[in-house]
Amino acid sequence: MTRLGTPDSLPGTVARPGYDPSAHGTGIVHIGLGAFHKAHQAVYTDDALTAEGGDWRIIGVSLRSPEPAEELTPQKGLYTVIERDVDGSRARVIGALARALCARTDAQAVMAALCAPETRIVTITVTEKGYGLDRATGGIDRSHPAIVADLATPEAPQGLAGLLVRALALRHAAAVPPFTVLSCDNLPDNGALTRSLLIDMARHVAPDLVDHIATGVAFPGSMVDRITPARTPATLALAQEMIGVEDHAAIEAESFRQWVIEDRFPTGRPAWQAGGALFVPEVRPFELMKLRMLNGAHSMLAYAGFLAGHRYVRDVMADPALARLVERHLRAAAGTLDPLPGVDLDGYAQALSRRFANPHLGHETYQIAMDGTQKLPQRILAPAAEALRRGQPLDAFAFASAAWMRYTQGRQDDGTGYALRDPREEDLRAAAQGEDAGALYDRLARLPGLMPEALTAAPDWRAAVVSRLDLMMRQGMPAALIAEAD
Ligand code: CS2
Repeated sequence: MTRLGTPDSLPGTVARPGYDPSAHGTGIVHIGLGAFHKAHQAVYTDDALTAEGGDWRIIGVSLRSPEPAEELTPQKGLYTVIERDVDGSRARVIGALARALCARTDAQAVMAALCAPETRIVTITVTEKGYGLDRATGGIDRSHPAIVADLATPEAPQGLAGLLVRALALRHAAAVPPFTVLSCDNLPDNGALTRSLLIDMARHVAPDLVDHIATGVAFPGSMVDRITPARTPATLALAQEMIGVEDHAAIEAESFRQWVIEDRFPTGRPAWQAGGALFVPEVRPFELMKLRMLNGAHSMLAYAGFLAGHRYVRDVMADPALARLVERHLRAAAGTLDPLPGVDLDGYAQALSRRFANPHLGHETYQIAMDGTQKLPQRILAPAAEALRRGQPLDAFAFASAAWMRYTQGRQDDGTGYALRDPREEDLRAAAQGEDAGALYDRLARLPGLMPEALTAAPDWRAAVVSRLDLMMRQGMPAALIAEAD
């Protein structure tokens, strides 16, 4: 069968780039070439190219896996995004990706792309754990494998911080203006965090560069949103059915998407507003809203839902007790936010419940449950501390935390085991011994960098989590859900 990327490979009915991809040069290097990037920044860039043109196509880089490049290169970077919603599925072919590389196997080409004068922006989606950030200090985490490797051989970097510092150093030495660094991960203050990560990395490997990074490089923050389940063989089969040719790089996502960005791009940017991106002076309130409401409710429903036997988020939303708990969580999270002019938090919460219930997305609770130690601080524990400060009920956050703690035991109520899939898996396994809820709480609460002191010092918080964890451990998640939702 014909494959996407060969001439005339598309039937006229399929939405395709509204521009000639080969007529546009590259301007962006994206690090973290996964489904989310393909469903989000690349789509906005595709819209920008259609609307205003420009040399803004993307060189996509995966840090470790050669697969994205293997899938995309034979297709000339083309791939299908299938949007799936209650009102049906639509296929759209994206032309914004010019090349796909892997930092491990194409190291020289990646460094050349990062150093090229035409590269004016580096966008990033490497997930929370990919930064190698020590959350307690805001600097590098010296136990992170990529940081360890890049400290040892900074001239041959493999990780995010090492690559960007090296590229900025080479550009500076060659008098090429620095690129703008745009983090698109679900971290609070993602621009400022990336900045402090790179400054600290430079302190270790290129001290002369610290000033340049601190004063000469822009790190706008951004809030990104689009629910994008991991791709399955069914995704590829559906793509083939919809576009009539083979596509090894197709992905699926909801139709909703949102991008709020601080407009600080000294060397220019694509017309992302053409795709609906919102440019604001300060992104933090939007980030907090999304992290605490969408991602916080997601994490809660992932742990509780997974342990209650629900494979997909849509199944969780069909469980009346859990659906009520999702609503309660969204309300509690909204209560920790300052009002955001022009944003109706009730409407946002209702829209989130509808998005979670999307019957056509197979978004696995187990996928969202991954990397809990990297997600809980900003999603659940920071808003819990804020609720405590404001004298608001802690129940929703205590329930979510208890569900995560129960999850760290690594086995279902019937004893079936599962992999925790967390970079701190060893710490978690060491903590999750025994059957005493209070002792389990204490060991997890003591993990460095996880629970803010405002919470560890609050006896009410401990009691609220431990009583729920105890019920989950003794009676199982379904019983705990019913008790909680009553
Ligand atoms: C999810 C997010 O897997 C997760 O942790 O909460 O990936 C979520 O789907 C996105 O942030 C939505 O924009």
